[in-house]
Amino acid sequence: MDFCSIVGDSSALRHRPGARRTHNYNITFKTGFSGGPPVQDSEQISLSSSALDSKDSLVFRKAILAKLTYGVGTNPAHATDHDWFVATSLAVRDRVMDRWMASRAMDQAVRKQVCYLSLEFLIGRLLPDTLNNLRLTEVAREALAGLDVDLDRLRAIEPDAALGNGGLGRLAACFMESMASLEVPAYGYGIRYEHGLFRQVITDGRQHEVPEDWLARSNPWEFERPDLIYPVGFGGHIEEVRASGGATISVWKAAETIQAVAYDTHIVGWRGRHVNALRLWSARATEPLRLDVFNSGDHIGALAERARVEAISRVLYPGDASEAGQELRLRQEFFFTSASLQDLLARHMRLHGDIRTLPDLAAIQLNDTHPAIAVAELMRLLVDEHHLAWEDAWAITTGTLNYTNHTLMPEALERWPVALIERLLPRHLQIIYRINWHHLEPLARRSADVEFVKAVSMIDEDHGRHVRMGHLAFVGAHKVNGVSGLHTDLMRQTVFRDLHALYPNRIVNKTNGITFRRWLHQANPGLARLLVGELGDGVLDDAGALIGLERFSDDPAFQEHFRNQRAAAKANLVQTVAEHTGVPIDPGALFDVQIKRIHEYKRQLLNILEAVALYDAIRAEPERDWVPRVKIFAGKAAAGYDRAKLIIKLINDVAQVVNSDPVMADRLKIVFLPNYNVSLAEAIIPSADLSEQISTAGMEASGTGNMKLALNGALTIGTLDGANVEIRECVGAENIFIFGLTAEEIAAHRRHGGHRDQPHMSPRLERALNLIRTGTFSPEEPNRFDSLIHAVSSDDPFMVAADFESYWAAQRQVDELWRSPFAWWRASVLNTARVGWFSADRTIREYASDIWKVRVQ
Ligand code: 26V
Repeated sequence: MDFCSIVGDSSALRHRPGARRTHNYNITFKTGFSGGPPVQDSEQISLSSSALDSKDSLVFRKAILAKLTYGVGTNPAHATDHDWFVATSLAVRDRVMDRWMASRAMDQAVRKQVCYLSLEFLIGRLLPDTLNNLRLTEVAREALAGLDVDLDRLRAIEPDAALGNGGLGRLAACFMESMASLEVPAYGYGIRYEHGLFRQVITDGRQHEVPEDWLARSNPWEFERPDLIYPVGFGGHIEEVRASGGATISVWKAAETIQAVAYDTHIVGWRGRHVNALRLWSARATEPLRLDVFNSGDHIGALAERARVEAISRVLYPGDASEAGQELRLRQEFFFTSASLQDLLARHMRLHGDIRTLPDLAAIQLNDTHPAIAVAELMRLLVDEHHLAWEDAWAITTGTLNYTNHTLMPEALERWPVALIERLLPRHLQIIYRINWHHLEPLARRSADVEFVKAVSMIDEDHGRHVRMGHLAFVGAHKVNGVSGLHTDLMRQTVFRDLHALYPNRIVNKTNGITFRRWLHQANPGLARLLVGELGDGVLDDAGALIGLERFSDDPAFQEHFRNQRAAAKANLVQTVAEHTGVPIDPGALFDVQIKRIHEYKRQLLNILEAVALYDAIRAEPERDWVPRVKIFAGKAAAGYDRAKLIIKLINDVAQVVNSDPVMADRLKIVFLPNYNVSLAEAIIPSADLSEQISTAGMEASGTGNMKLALNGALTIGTLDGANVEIRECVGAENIFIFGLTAEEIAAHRRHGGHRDQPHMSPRLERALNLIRTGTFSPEEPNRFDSLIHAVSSDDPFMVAADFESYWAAQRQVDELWRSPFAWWRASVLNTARVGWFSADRTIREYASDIWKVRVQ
């Protein structure tokens, strides 16, 4: 693989010419008092926080005070921290809007636009991100300090925008920031869920879900667009109507129509260069209230229909186990897809006036299959509403849409019952059938093998008829991409093997990336300052410039600075852990971190079993020179995923026993930090020494936490899965701990009948399982974890037993390296130095050049 060779070659990363990477940046901003006309005020904002021009902060202080008075409606004497947070955000938002106007003017010239359709955007907090990208953090800090308000306290007040479940949603958020930074004109489209991902409360070691309420106290970042409303239909029937030219056209008479109301949040790029909009749709009933029912005395019944309709944007997508849940999910998917496409077409027609130029001026990216109904909806809009011929409409559709696949897990691949689509979207089912006919007919003509035709059909006829949304997206897309090299290879070999044979150039790889602005500069400002000190300001603009750190990796003085940054972050985390769990941890210990959704394939179970085995070993020989370790877990389990919830309970039960065992002292501690979210990730990542990326090989499409942790200098212990493969290529095999079976070995093992030839379980694992089985960690209920133990010791579908010894050995290598601080810190510095390639800017450049064909700055 040659991808890492470009790390450090800033020309290969095609960063902006030096002239635009000046240290001072001309920002024209308006003081923007709401109420009066904006006052033009041109300022030179110094980018270096040490050379603050206090005039900047005076201007900004005035703006905050004006917002507090005229925007929030209070005064400094009575303002709460929340009032200050809102006033500050509104003052910052004014600066964003000035740039948005400029960006929009530029975009509306003849530039091709990107529409990123995603059911999830896991944004986190916006105040720190926006301040950082506008280079206003220190200005704001000084402005607020003069008002006796602490910026860090305000930052903590902002609720996370948690409109996503995990990796897929966070990737969409990173991409939005990166597209703005690279001046790619883009709209993100999604749903404005009133309640994002549930809040996780741990009581008695178990997860409980509490509704999240991020909008409860107003959201200063968004603009409601009451004039931007699109109708979205459901149900009904189709009428064939003879048009004036004699042709028959289909008219969908929907049984119900829901309104999609736009809310815009603006995403500002690095150094305020460009601003894009994230447009989220909220569902509104056409009839706010049944007045006749209300007047008859049924006050609740009068609102029932409205509650049903507006449920569409009430909660981030629910479990799809029940039929009602499934229906709501499909309604959500169609709702936001239809509104987004209508909005795009309306804008396109307004700006360009010719629907046929759509593929030249817009590229749509479908983030997984959630918006895959876009294939049928775009065809419907083009054929039924714009009256294009089928073939022309198909050329436009397949020239505009692209699809990203994020998982190969069969249970996560969307398949909708034909009957459900027929009931909710009858016209779309007709269109899907017709697309399928055009897709299969040439195969039938050359008498292709029946099994092959069945495999590539959009309709799965086998277990009740279902529409395969992945197939629909694949056939309707110009390009289909995977999210890491291995994942893309596996797509070609497994779920899309047959479609790949039909369209051999369609699948491309786009390895994921992360925004360094959030995950390094902002989450770890101490480290960022150190890097700027050694490598210059350019390292903030050019991720490839990190490679310059290589030459400091064995410089003891630099190592000490690097260590000090980690130590400071660890000291902060010690406090956080104490506050949230009451467990005192030793900041000198190795912080071993696994933070991600709880899932069997991610194998938190493997990690905690290793902890049990280590506990057993320490108890047997407490006097040995053990490396002090703190195992830190955080993550949410899906509400209906009992086994994942039981893994959380096991971690907490083991933690309780281990942490209160005097023999362990500081040798081993285990903590589970509740309510993992973007903000908690920002707090944990800078303090991690070891990054656990231990999924069953072949199952983690990419991972992005692996990139964030390596960027902050954590060493990875991981399997050859997802982007771990490329991380190894970049950091060097000697600076990462790889263990376990490969995806290929696991596939071969499964082909040969799986468990039948499973080797004997390691005695160490056997002992660990026995400790659990005999109630060491759950004396009041020894059988509590039987189902977990049984899974590992019988079929072991996630290969926990198969990989255990290899994992144990890799962990002991970790201990060995930790005992040689110079070698450890050398490896740690090299991790930071060599992961520039995982910048989302690189990923977005690749999408822009290979998929979207849009120009990037
Ligand atoms: C969802 C589900 C839901 C049903 C039960 C099984 C299951 C398994 C996996 C998923 C994941 C859905 C899609 C997703 O979030 N994929 C993640 O996308 C990230 C961004 O590309 C990537 O880094 C992660 O590896 C991938 O899991």
